[in-house]
Amino acid sequence: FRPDEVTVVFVLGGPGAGKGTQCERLKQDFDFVHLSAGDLLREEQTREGSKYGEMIKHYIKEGLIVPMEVTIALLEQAMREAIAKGNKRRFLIDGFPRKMDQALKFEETVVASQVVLYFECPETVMLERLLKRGESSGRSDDNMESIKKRFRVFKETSFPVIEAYEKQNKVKTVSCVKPVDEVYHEVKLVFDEMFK
Ligand code: UP5
Ligand code: MG
Repeated sequence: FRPDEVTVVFVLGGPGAGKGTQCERLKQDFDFVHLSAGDLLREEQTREGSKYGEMIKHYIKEGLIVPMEVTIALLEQAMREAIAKGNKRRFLIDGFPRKMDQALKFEETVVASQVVLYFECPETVMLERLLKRGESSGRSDDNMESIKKRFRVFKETSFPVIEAYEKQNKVKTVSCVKPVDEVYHEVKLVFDEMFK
């Protein structure tokens, strides 16, 4: 993709911070397609005939990061489909990249991101949200054991991606602790400035 034709915003933050929730709001007010890397992986996991199903299932349950070739291919395909279908060219990429090599690879082979939206949230708050969601989500990783692993991978592997983008002055940080509407108010201010 040519950077002058496609806009990509990486939406990052710890497990349960509220990335998906805020992206759903953003896409209603701004002309963006929301692509959650985790949702795409979960879809691929259950797709009949997928050769990655079992592998993805294991990685998600263990809170591990799926090899990037799989995730990047799913993201790129979803972007192509969105462009072909509705001529949409702005993307919120939610929950990706989770590792520095993924960031570099995506920016080199797909397109560079314009800005990184980082949802800051303390672990205690995220834990409470995930356990509550786990009562009904059916997600294999919304249990105490998996959540602890997800937190560890976020701290050790994914947070350094945000720090690296911070050095490039590409990060907009929004606290995700308050109620959804209040968080969204902050997020909207950031987007109004950049994309309206
Ligand atoms: N909620 C949200 N905002 C709230 C607020 N302000 N106040 C009160 N409640 C709020 O929200 C989580 C819960 O909190 C919901 O119940 C919501 O109502 C409530 P949500 O918007 O779903 O948060 P989100 O940040 O999207 O949480 P999610 O669990 O999706 O984050 P993860 O990053 O853990 O999950 P993801 O789906 O991105 O990845 C899952 C796994 O897939 C990873 O662990 C990994 O194994 C794999 N993966 C890869 O390998 N590579 C990738 O690139 C991506 C994923
Ligand atoms: Mg999510």
